[in-house]
Amino acid sequence: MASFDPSEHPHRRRNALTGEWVLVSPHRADRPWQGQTEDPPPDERPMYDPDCYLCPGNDRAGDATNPEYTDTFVFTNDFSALTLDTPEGTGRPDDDGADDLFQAESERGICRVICYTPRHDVTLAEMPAADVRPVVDLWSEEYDSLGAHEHIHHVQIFENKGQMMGCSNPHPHGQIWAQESIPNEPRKETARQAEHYDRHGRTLLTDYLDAELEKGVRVVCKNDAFVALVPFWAVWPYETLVVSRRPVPSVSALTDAERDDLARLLQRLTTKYDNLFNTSFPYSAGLHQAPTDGQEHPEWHFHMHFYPPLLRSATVKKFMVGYEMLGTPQRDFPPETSAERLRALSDTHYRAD
Ligand code: H2U
Ligand code: ZN
Repeated sequence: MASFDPSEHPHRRRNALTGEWVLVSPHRADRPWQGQTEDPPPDERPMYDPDCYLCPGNDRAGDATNPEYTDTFVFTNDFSALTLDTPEGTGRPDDDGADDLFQAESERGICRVICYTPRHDVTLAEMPAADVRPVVDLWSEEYDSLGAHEHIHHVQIFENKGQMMGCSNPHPHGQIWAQESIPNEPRKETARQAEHYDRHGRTLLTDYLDAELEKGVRVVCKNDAFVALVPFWAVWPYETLVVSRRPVPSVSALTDAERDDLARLLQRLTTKYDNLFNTSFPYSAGLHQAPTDGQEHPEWHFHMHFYPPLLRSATVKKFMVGYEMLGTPQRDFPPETSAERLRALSDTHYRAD
């Protein structure tokens, strides 16, 4: 029998950030790569849409009206999933007798919406990096101000992009859910990062990034302060991880120059994404930063995750179903192949003149 070759044989890989496993079945990807086949209809949008609840000067739910903002704009979500005036409690009668089987706790929080730009017709990929920079600054301000609140122990900044990801409005925007407890994913990452830091005195992502830069096979693009790569344990076909070279706990610890580099890298990465299938690439993406729970978090290393659903074309997505829902996430072509494809794509947007 031939010896094990991870580029050919089924295997599992461990996500060092969460401790969870992904199944990789490279042999199933032997089908030749056909590249883009069908282009979706062009997505032509006006610069201003009088019916968009995020455009400047327009009305939102309730009595709110957006200001005539000129770069970014943030407001408290009119349909917040979490509020600060939620009463404390467990909602259980005292004589329940089965505490561990029926655990519940009230949860306080704040939900915000961030508009990246007054322009209705662009995305991060089509914004000049100089216009992405104010978005980075707003992330930093919101992380600091929300995190300073006594009941806010975690600030999740994210973006759902595209109808495929359930986004309700194409106006470029993200959301923030800031809350009392640490959500599942950052909780797992806190544990793994703390374990590594305690053992080695360096952040997990410092060591991981050093190794990835040395190997090079999974790196997509990089600049002085940031690297985008397809992680060794990527589950989604074109999943990426954006890591700061310097081990900082949050975006607010970045220098001026590092913030510029983050803006530039995000603009490049999202452009490559759009160029992959000549479409405005859908994804869920977000920042992972140190909890704001009043503890020191030297183990925490700021990063962003991009989870795009597309697999084969602008319309063919990967489904996380069946074995993946019941067992473990699985992928066919390996992360190294995704990185190679993304790396080879142009940094110039396919819609640019
Ligand atoms: P998506 O990012 O999933 O499209 O959500 C946009 C958010 O905007 C959504 O959470 C909020 C919704 O509650 N929203 C307002 O706050 N005010 C409005 O007038 C409409 C939508
Ligand atoms: Zn993370």
